Amino acid sequence: MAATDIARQVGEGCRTVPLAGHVGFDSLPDQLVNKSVSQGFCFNILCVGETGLGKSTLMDTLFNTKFEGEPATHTQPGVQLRSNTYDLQESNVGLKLTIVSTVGFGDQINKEDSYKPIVEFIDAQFEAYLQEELKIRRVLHAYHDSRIHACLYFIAPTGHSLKSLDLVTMKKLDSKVNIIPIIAKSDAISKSELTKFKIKITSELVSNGVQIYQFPTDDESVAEINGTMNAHLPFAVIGSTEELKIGNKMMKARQYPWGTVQVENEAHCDFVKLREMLIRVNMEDLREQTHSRHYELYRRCKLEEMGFQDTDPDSKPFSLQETYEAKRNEFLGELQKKEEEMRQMFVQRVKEKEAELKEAEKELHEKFDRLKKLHQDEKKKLEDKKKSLDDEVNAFKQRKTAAELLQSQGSQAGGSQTLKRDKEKKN
Ligand SMILES: Nc1nc2c(ncn2[C@@H]2O[C@H](COP(=O)(O)OP(=O)(O)OP(=O)(O)O)[C@@H](O)[C@H]2O)c(=O)[nH]1
Ligand SMILES: [Mg+2]
Repeated sequence: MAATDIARQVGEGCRTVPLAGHVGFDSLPDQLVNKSVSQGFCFNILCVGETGLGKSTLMDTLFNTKFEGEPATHTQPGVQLRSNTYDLQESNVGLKLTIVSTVGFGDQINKEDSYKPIVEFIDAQFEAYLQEELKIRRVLHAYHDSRIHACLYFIAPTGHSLKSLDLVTMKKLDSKVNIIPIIAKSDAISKSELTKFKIKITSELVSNGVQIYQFPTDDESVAEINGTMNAHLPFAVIGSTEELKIGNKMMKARQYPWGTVQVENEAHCDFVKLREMLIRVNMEDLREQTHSRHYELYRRCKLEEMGFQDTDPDSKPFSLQETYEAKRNEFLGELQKKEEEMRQMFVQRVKEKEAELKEAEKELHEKFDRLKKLHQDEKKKLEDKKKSLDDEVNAFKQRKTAAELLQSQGSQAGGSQTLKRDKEKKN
């Protein structure tokens, strides 16, 4: 190869050289596509919105199918998340779709904690992925990634402004998930009101510092469409799985006494824009953002919380071994401290219990002495009484004997007088 063949140098030690013929690595993108297609894709959508706002209907409409799911009652004591996963197939592309829906959202009188189960759910999916990553034997290629890629936030078509529940929830979620706000059941709102409503929502989101997902404009091929669509947010959508004959075509629509609203008619609503942006143009970016932004943030905070750092205070790379040793020593120190505390607490408790028992024993002794004395007094009283009764009995007996003696003497004297009288009568 001649020196002139070296076209230019890219960076240090890296040169661009022309090839003399076809080598074949231009098939690398195809190899990637084939591999991805054979592995299949996964996409997870979280639908946050009040009960009955049309979440399930919109999902059915978006994916042109009927997913299972019972409507929620308005009597839930708290917010729960219901997750369902489906295997979908379009051409030769397989998609594992998970739809998570908030059950009971907005139904409680006190809505202060309504966002918590949602945040916990999102974090739990990040945590599961992190745990898989930290395993010694990782199987990430076969792992079912349940991290939420897109959060469709359903705004009620009030025409006024966002509810505080919406603002609080979106604020809590915006660093964890890609939020795409949508105005649900937008057939309930007039055209002029809708324009004002969208402006109002956007200004409220901005003034409250809520970061919603922006369709990316750095890729030239989609920059224009994404830029235009960013200006249309929040999308005003209508959902329906009912097919009606309009002209000579069957279309998804909702029929009312005064007319028909067509779901896929861009003059009627933004459903097509949403489908285009969510599924056809930016699905991969949503997955990518979830991994590189939201999950990365969760991972960083979690690892920092666990004591891991990239550099030590002297800006030297931090060794994993050292961090582990330091954490282990810290943990052992804490464990020893806790053990000592527990031991002292135990000794203290034993002493307290002993003192309590001694006190109880003393009280029992006192009670026993009191009872013993009482018993002795009682016994003495009874003995005195017995003695006096015995005396009485003796006196009575003496009196009785004397009386009997008197009686017998009396009867003898009476007998001799009778004999004397009988003799006198005979004479
Ligand atoms: N007017 C109007 N009604 C709709 C729209 N989408 C759904 N509905 C109706 O709203 C009702 C509730 O719809 P669902 O899709 O079950 O709502 P959901 O948010 O999934 O309800 P839960 O799961 O119970 O919270 C149904 O009667 C739907 O036909 C819409 O865009 N406009
Ligand atoms: Mg539902």
